[in-house]
Amino acid sequence: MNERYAFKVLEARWRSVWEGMKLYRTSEDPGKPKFYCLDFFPYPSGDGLSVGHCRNYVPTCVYSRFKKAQGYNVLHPMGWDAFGLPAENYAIQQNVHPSVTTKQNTDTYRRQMKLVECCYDWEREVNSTHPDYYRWTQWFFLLLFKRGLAYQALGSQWWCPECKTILANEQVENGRCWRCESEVTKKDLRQWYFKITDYADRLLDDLETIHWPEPIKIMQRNWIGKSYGADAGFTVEINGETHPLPVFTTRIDTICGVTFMAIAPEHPLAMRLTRPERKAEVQDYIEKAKRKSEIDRMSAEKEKTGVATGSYATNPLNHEKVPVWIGDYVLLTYGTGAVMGVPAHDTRDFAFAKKYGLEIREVIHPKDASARPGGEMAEAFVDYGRMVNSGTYDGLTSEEGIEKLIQDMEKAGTGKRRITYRLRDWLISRQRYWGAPIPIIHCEKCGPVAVPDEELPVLLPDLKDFQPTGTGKSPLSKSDSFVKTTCPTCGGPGERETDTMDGFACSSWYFLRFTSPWARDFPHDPDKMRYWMPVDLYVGGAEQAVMHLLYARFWTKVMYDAGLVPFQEPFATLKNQGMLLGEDGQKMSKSKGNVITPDEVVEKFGVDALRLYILFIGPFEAELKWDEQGIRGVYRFLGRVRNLVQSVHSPQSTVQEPDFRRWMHKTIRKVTRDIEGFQFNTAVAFLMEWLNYLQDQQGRVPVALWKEAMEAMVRLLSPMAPFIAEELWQESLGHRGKSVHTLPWLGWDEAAIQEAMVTIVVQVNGKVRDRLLLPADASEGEVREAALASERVKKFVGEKTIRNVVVVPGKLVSVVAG
Ligand code: ANZ
Ligand code: ZN
Repeated sequence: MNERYAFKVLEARWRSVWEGMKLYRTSEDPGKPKFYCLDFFPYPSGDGLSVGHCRNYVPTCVYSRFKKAQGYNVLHPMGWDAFGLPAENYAIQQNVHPSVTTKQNTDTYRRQMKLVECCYDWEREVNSTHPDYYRWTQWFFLLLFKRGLAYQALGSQWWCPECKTILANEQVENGRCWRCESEVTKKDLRQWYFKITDYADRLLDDLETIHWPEPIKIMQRNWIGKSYGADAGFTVEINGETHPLPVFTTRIDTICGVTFMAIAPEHPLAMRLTRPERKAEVQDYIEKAKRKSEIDRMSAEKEKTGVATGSYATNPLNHEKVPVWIGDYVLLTYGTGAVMGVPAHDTRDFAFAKKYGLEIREVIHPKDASARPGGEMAEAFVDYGRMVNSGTYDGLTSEEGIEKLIQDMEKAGTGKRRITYRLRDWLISRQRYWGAPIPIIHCEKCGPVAVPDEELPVLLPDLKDFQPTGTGKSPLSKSDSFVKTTCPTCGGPGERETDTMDGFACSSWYFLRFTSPWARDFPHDPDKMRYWMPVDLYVGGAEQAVMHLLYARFWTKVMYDAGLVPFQEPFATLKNQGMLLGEDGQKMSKSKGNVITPDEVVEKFGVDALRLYILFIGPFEAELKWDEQGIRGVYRFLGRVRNLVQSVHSPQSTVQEPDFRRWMHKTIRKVTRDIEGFQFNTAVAFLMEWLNYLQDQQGRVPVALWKEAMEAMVRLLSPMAPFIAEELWQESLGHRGKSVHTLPWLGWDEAAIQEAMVTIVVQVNGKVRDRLLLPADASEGEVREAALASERVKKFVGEKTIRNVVVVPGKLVSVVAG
């Protein structure tokens, strides 16, 4: 039979019908529960969407349709995160204003999303570059500012020489810019920061309250990096004077094993500590270290380097003198910027000591061994154990030793308990054009002053010359009419802040805007916000783990503290789709020429086939490869469904009705549960199996029952393949004028499934010992398992070993034991 079908005609026809019905407009009936299903709002890049993006957008579309059919008011919106470096770099590359390219790119994305029939409510579209949006981004900035959570500080910052901008820690990957991959350097500049560190504990603790993939939670935990330890009061002598040089350690129990000390190359005492004869070498070392990224410096694989200062530090516990080194594995911004080197028990210190011939002194033995076999250590022993070579502390476990040492040192004034975090404040200012201007006015008399609410938005000036200046100053500084203003507090002359905000500011609150994008005098309508928030299901790529997903949680907590929202976490459940690789098994990229666009697939196979293939291709979270054969198979399946529904059913004999019903209800149950569990691939696979069964049964059941099955097939397919489902429903199954997409979700009859139970006889060594009632279609494995689990069977098997189990499906299990 011909499996081809005229999808183009269907698509054109139903698109216009649905548009006329406003099928995707959000309903807010007070009588129904709500479901907020959100996709990460994308940066509209110049390349448009690939079929890879569809792995995000098609499943959430299916889920939204499903929830709507289940009786929920569903909010499923889309918008554009269009400020920021990618958009600006693209504009520079194309030599057109970013507002123009942004418009082109968002038009392309919107067109493609509509092409794939993603069921977004386009009336709620938002765009972070529109003044009526960024007005509120600025308003939130000021909320943080007024709460003491936005501040300026001078600091040594990552600088991308290619993008000519400051980067946040999170945006430096392996010493390279996350966008353009050029090597980063450091630059001293005055910057704006958000005090996310104030929220470290809450960001950590509240992870327990949300349903997120464990890998993302782990990444956030590591990023926040809470450590329990102590500061130990080492000291150094410089020109006869004693200076404190404290270290932070999580292993104070190893303090008697300290054989050197290492400080960060940027440590303020570095040069002063250096003996005159070593100054040239140290200076040279420091310069080199500054160019390495933090991640490279911390990496376990990279070789540790250092240089001796010639000075000695005093151990506050045993008063030993140890040499002070400068080492680039020590970071200035963590702990105190100095470490006590314990080669025997720390891997990095071990490598360092080996390289520079420093003493390795064991002070911890494994708990379970009386002593380590003698001889040189092959590697550091890093676990907790029992203290040795530690004077009066010998014999204590590490845990006991840590507690006792902290208490003793606190008493003696030589140490202090301390908790540290790896998390740093969020660097939020950018010296770039394409962002929301920071709404601050600098006044000589009053300092930095907030722009009054009624003067928001501070409009981004329409600059012809928006290229980075290369001096570390924003292009906005070139516009006098923008910069020169008056101070809102004293009326004297003022200058506007010329930095713009990191694009991640825009995406830290957008989920609120979708609840009421038309709100004029507030970022959202508070009633609507309370109704829709928090987001019930949030779906996007795992690459956002420590940026957007941490920032949005932080802003939400600030809003909660300000009494603006009644919840502390914005996204109740998070899911990450897997990547879709090209046919060559490589990441899709323009340069490799392996990008597949939805447009070309739709042209060849139609929207329904594309959608169904995206769902069928494999588990939602898995990394998978595009395969054109796969989509051909799905396309043929749709053609076969069409043929079956449209064919004339004239029953000759009617047999096995309960079986037929059972299959149908089982399918409804399976598809429902699989969609609920985001297991679309197995839902589609089951529908395919059912189709095979139905083809066999054609002509064997009464007309009404057959029609029931055809309708069920079409309804179950409708969220996944909306066009063909609508066509068959309205044109072939006789429901003209009533869209399949407005029907409630199909229920199933558990009894119809249960009917098909069969009695299985269980024999042990040839004698009947039990009878089990099991589903007729239970697999061999399931039947076998049930038989062996039977108490009576267990009793008769007793101590004997099971030698063989034979399963005769639907009838009998025979156990041989002896
Ligand atoms: C001595 C020691 C002995 C350490 C030992 C570990 C094992 P976490 O757990 O990640 O917080 N450290 C402290 N400040 C540092 C800095 N600025 N740069 C690089 N490393 C630094 O790590 C805490 C440990 O990291 C501290 O405990 C310190 O090394 C090191 F057997 O002190 B430890
Ligand atoms: Zn002033």
